[in-house]
Amino acid sequence: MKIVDLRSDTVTVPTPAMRAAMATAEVGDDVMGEDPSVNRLQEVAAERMGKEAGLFVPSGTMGNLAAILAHCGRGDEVIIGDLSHTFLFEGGGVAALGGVMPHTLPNLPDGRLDPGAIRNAIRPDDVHQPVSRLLVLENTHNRCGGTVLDAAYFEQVHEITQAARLKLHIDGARIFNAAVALGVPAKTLVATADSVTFCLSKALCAPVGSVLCGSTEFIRTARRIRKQLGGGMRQAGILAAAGLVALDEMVDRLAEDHRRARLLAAGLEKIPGILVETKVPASNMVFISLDEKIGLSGVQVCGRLAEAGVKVGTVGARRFRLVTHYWIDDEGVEQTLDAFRKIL
Ligand code: TLP
Repeated sequence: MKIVDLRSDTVTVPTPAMRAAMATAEVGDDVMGEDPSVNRLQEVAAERMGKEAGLFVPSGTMGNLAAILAHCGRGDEVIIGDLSHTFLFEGGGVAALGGVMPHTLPNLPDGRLDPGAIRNAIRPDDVHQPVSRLLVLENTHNRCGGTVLDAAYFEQVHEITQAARLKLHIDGARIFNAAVALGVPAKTLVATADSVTFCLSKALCAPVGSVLCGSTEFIRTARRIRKQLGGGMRQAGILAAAGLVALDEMVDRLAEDHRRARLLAAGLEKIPGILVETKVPASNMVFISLDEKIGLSGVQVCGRLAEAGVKVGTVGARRFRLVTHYWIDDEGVEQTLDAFRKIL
């Protein structure tokens, strides 16, 4: 039986082209700055993001953590969405390792933070209060449904952050999904950001790694922090080689994943007992929940789907996330819809 794994786009395994590039990658000691493949990846990544420099890191989590630690000192405040990945799913690293205080604002249903709320959250210059140092935004926004934030929104936010001398970091784990969904180059979406992390190991299919991009000065600081965090790797060019293939070959095709997410949502919508949260998904994620009429628990539904070769992610007792990616084809979408029809 074919397994259709929709739990995440992190489950993607490298493509044959990536494995070939990895096998023949030129490598060196990257802590010494001597790995040609890593250096090339960092250059290409920086160019794609319209920033001066890039830093290859083992994960999106480390990219966001190194960025926040580079921007903030102990006791500084980071303004961040209450549904953001960094706040919810990165182990509280910014507080544990940096003494940085998260100041959460409610994410709007589309993943944005209300500009007025950002303005109100910025602290006055007052010894009693922490210093507002950084704003973190996420694009696409995972928990809000893979929603896409456009350049006009970032422009609007920029007016606020600039006036308050607040830095902006973008968790762009899936920034290329956002760019493809909007039909714009990724760099236009991060033009107002001081730093951005994007992931190679999600929809772009590379096995490991993310790249943090920003100014040369910022990346120098982040490199030091990456070493402190134990993220200085040696012959990491083996991994960077796959990342270069990812940037070269895997970006434009993301439109196919988005089309399949829409197909999946439209099919699920027709199955009684399923509530599709976003009827027309903006990128590669579909969030659904079970109608109260369905007597099965979420765990039971997951178990029965797995017996039919379909794996979905649970994001609540009766709520699921389905993520399309390179290894999900039209047949996989059909197999998923069939499995849901039979089970419910
Ligand atoms: N997200 C994973 C899980 O951790 C939930 C997923 O399956 O979606 N930013 C965003 C927006 C992310 O979605 C993720 C991973 C990360 C950062 C962290 O990346 P990694 O897993 O490479 O540390």
